[in-house]
Amino acid sequence: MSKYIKQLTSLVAMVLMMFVFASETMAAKKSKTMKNVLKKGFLRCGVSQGVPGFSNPDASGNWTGIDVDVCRAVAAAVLGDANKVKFTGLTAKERFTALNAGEIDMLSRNTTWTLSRDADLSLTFVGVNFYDGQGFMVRKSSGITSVNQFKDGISACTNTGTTTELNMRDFFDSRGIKYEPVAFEKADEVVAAYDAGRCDTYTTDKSALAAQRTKMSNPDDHITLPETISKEPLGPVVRQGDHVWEDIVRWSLNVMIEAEEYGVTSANADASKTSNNPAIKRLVGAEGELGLALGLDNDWSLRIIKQVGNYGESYKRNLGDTGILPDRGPNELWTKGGILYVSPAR
Ligand SMILES: N[C@@H](CCC(=O)N[C@@H](CS)C(=O)NCC(=O)O)C(=O)O
Repeated sequence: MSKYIKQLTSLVAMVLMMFVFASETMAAKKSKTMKNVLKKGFLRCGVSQGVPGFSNPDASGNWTGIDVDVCRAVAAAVLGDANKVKFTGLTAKERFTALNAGEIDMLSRNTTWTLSRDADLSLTFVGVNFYDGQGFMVRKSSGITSVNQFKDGISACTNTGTTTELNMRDFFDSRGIKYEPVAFEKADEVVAAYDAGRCDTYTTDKSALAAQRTKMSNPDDHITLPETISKEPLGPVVRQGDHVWEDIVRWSLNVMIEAEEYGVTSANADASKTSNNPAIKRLVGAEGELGLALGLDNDWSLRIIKQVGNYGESYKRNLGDTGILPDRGPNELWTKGGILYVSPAR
């Protein structure tokens, strides 16, 4: 009798496993975006038109930056090759329209996660790859060292279609300061206008101030004021409704961050497959079937870490070694006093 119960139990277990397997592979089939990406053979990623350290093309059109690396991670996971990405430079104003129109498969472009953007029926934010805040840059010669010295009549250069414009309005209005906004759609126009002295201050995310400063004629003539007037959690965005794709992008980013947490790098990823730590083994696909759960193979995360590196490697390459933002500030791991904390890959 007990023999029959045993046989029945293993039969039920087998059917259950087949069901789980079938529903998971169906998950991949259900992703319209993934199907399109596989069919085309490359990922279309919307990025900025050029913010050094985040997403910036060189003279030969090779894109680098921490936002670019998130796209590369997704390409490594889905297509097996971090280089299979077509980048489209978008202004702040164009970015969501391009995503909605299906011109790009994902957006990874210093975009702030806000309630109204997230609640928009067509957008879904998948995580944060840089915690930022808005600041002000002024010419050293102005003698201004704090926003508390701002006076009526101050002119401020910024980008249209951004949270920056809105925060700037809140900031000056709440302090009762009459100000003159000087706004442009293209970031280079903003930088050129401020550089040419058309406004007293240049305001945007502090990361972008640090990045754009490198484009000015005399970077040392300018300072970023110490105050931070807003929260700007920046992260990748996908079209709403494709849950499998949303998970793939979210977990590609999470893998980069968790790999740093566990000390898994592009150099030791292969060797980590035989680690004694089960969490590390899962992270590199040597244990468990996390890839399958996303409709991918089990080497998806290993490829991300080997081809793109962990978050810390990406940060160092793009923002540390370049001198743009060597101090990680809040973008340090939670285990090291920062706020980078992702859900576990298990
Ligand atoms: N994080 C803010 C601001 C994003 C933004 O577009 N900032 C400008 C300031 S430099 C920029 O990155 N422009 C780059 C471009 O237009 O290519 C948002 O999501 O609205």
